[in-house]
Amino acid sequence: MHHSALLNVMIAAARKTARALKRDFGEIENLQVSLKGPANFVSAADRRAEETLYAELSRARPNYGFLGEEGGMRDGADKSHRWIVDPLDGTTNFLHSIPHFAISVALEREGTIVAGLVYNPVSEDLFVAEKGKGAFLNDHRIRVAGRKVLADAVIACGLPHIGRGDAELGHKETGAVQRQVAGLRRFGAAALDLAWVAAGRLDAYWERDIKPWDMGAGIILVREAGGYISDCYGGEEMFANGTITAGNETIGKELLKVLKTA
Ligand code: LIP
Repeated sequence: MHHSALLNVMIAAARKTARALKRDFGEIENLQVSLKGPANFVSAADRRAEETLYAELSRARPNYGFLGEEGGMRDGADKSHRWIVDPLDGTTNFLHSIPHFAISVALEREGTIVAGLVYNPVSEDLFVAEKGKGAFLNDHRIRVAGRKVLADAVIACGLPHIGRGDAELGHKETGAVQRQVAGLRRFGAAALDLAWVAAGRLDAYWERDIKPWDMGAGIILVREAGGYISDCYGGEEMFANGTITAGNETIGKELLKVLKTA
């Protein structure tokens, strides 16, 4: 499939990063047995992955800014563009040898996300989208699921980690949603949850206390797959308030109603 020059840059950077991440993931199993576990090893892998992405993306687009989970914001001369990058979304999964994690790369232009990529190096699912050009999984066009009834829907969520976020609210929301849907899931990688909504595998998804690098690429994937994105209050301040919901428009709006009752 013919991709734009921009997507080619993003794909090349992600594939290079993925090769090292996959090797590191192979090491994790050996480290599980040690008492301390592989936590330090994983943070080093995470940092290395971000440096590879930074090197590759800034070689191709030297003036763009770069916001990464590990290194924070690195300003570029071109103030209208910034990459928003999570080198390893789903770190806890990775740490526990669960093969559900992803590299997430978004490009923002003048405050609007114009391209996104989410890549799972283990399954080799590569999701890409560009503004106005649709969303693709391994070069096949994807669209959000068409289900319109909450009772038929499979919905994924995030849950706060120990000491982070509002656990009580999380319990209320999952309880309220669980009572109305066919299935509730918690997979542990926001970028993939959003990509799976875009691909119609999940009918909807919501999460609180997440960061721009967790959701930047996923937002454009869902939108380009014909889906509906909002924050958990029905607005569009996902980055500002760190909350997100995604689905088709009907299920997305139904989900917002249920969250409101929690
Ligand atoms: C993770 C998210 C996940 C969320 C975790 C964390 P990380 O990103 O993708 O959905 O529940 O709290 O933010 O930290 O693995 O890149």
